[in-house]
Amino acid sequence: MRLKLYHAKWSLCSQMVRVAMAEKGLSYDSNLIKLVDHYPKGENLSPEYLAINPKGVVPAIDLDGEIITESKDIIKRLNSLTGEKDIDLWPGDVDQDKLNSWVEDTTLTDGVPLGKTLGTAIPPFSLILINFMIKKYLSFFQAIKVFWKHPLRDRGRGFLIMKFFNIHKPVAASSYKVLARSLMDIEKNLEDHGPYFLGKFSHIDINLMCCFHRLSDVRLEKILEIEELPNVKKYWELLKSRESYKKGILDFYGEKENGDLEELFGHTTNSIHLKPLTQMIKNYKA
Ligand SMILES: N[C@@H](CCC(=O)N[C@@H](CS)C(=O)NCC(=O)O)C(=O)O
Repeated sequence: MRLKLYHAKWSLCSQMVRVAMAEKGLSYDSNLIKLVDHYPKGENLSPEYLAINPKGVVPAIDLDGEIITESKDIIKRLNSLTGEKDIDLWPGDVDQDKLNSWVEDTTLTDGVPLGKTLGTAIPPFSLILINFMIKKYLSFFQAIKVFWKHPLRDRGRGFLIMKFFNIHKPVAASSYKVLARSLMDIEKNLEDHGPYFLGKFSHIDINLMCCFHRLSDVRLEKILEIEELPNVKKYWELLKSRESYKKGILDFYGEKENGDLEELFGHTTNSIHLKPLTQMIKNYKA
């Protein structure tokens, strides 16, 4: 079977699918899509791409004509295929309800308001990046066009607002509680089961790897290393040591991605959110 993946270098959901591909040892034909929020000539709202995914978002996969969208469903389908590596991303002998609910909660699920779950609480922290790229790459007319054309109305509206305003600070602050609580839940889970979230490596570790990596992109990696979360720290090291971390995430950082990060953060070592988040975790622990 031929796998044709439509994805973007810097998309959290695409990273999840690529990591799953690498974990399974599956090869694929790569179709990199330039997203409208960071390329003046974005491709995800083109008629050709909308014919593949009418929602105009990545990732999407074509398996000999069977099109699947939604990262969570793609990974589940990939897990049913045989790759070069013998790994089950949905092991039957781990807590199924927990696996299901955590995968659900760490996916960027459409319709779930930002900041409600861990999956939707991470994007608010990376809004600083999206805000920056929209201002840098989209002209006023392009922003209006995206607003009119984006099948996900909230998305189009959000991008247009970001062309004119910086919305990342208040939005991220409203997600502190969810992020802090989730990190503490992960810590507890690792303490009870370790070394992976449910003991052995599974779909949830892929999602957490990508969520944690996004935190490191926006200079929040230190929150994964505080003394209150010793198991999270070890876990993050373990996730980074997997080959799939390099193959699915790091290998897709090119000149543009590194250049944008450098331009935005320069010599900033830590995000402004690090202190309040750390304090919140300390207070919860006390
Ligand atoms: N629920 C979808 C979310 C897909 C999604 O929002 N993709 C983002 C990148 S992570 C995207 O394509 N953004 C571009 C846009 O909205 O224009 C999934 O999990 O696959």
